[in-house]
This record gives sequence, C-alpha cells and structure tokens, in this order.
Amino acid sequence: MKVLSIALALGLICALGPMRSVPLTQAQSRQKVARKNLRYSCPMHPDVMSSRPGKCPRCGMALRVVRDAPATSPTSVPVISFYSDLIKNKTVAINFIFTTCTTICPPLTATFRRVQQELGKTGQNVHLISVSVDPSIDTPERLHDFAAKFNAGPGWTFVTGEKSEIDGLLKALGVAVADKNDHTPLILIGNDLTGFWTRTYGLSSPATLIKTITDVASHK
Ligand SMILES: [Cu+2]
Repeated sequence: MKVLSIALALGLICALGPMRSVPLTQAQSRQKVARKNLRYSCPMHPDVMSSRPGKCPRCGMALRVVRDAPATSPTSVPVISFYSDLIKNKTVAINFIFTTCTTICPPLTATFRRVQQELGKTGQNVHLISVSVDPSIDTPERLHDFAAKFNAGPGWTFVTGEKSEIDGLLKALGVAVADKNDHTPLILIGNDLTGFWTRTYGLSSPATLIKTITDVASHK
C-alpha cells in the first residue's frame, strides 16, 4: 500500500489548469484573464472543457472551475496530480474513509481488502484508492497504520492532504459532505481508457463489487 499526501489533491487542481510549469509572472497574468473567462472541466476527464457550469457528458460529474496552480514556489514543487498519477490510463475504485470512524469505514475498508485479494487472483490490474474525509486528523502516519491494520496490499493508495485541498477534491468528485460522519459509502469506479465511470454501494458484497469493477475494466 502507499500513502500519499497533500500534493495529490492540489495536483488535481493543477492538472486541470493549462499551465503546469509556466513561470510565475506569466501564470499571474493568465490568472487575471482566467477570472474574467471562467472555464469548467470534469475532474475525471480533463479534456472535457466548457465555458459554463454543468455536468460532464461522459460521467455525469459536476464540472468544476479550472483553477491555475497556486503561486507558491511554482518552480520547486513538482506537480503531482490525482488524475495523472492515480487515474490516468487505469481502472480504479475509489472509496472515502477516515481512520477514527467507528461505523462504516472499518467494513468499507475490509470489503476493499477482500476485493483486492479476489481481483489479485484474477490477474486484473485495478487500482484501489481510499481518500480520507478527515485530513486534519488523518496524517500520513495515521493512514499508514490504518492501511497496515487492514492489510492493504500494493496497488492500493491512501490519500490525505491539507483540508482545503481534500475538500476541493471531494467536491470535484461529487462526494463532499459538511460532517465527516455523513460521508458516503459510495465507491466510484472508473476506466480512464474508455472514460466510463459508475458509482456503487461500497458495502455491497465483495463478489458484487468485483463484478461491477470487472465490467468497468472491460468496458469498451
Ligand atoms: Cu466512516
């Protein structure tokens, strides 16, 4: 298992922007233009662009405003992108958890582990992603311990970061809630190669989830 922090969610926003590595001054002047001319894009399909808010025609997710990379040390911080590092060219299943949850997160995570084991047997290459909905408590260390407790194997990435960044990510994925205790038991399953995305109930049986994941993975 892997635990990734902050830059990921940040990277999602960066990845949607047009200027991953332009110099600061240029970025600033383009930001002014961008304010007048808002553009919207799908978090899962960065190539879907629109001048108006709405839904992605491919996956139905709410489009979000394309933001430029924040102006903090743009040259020294490598841009790590939720999309290009974790989603691009892959089939993925994403769930939403927090480590101090005493209700649905333990069964959600245990189910994910079963799914990972069963998928491993079939040789399917599906990446699992667990995003913390409580990033201020869920440090990378805490997430690591949580992942270890559930025996998360390779190909399963746990994501946390600055609260504002994670909030932005959850909003972009359409799963934001005001109270972490109301977080969704939904799993997002997507095949980036075909652009096909679906959602399913995360506490379904592992067999049901595997069937859904396999369908998405083989989606043409
Ligand atoms: Cu929970």
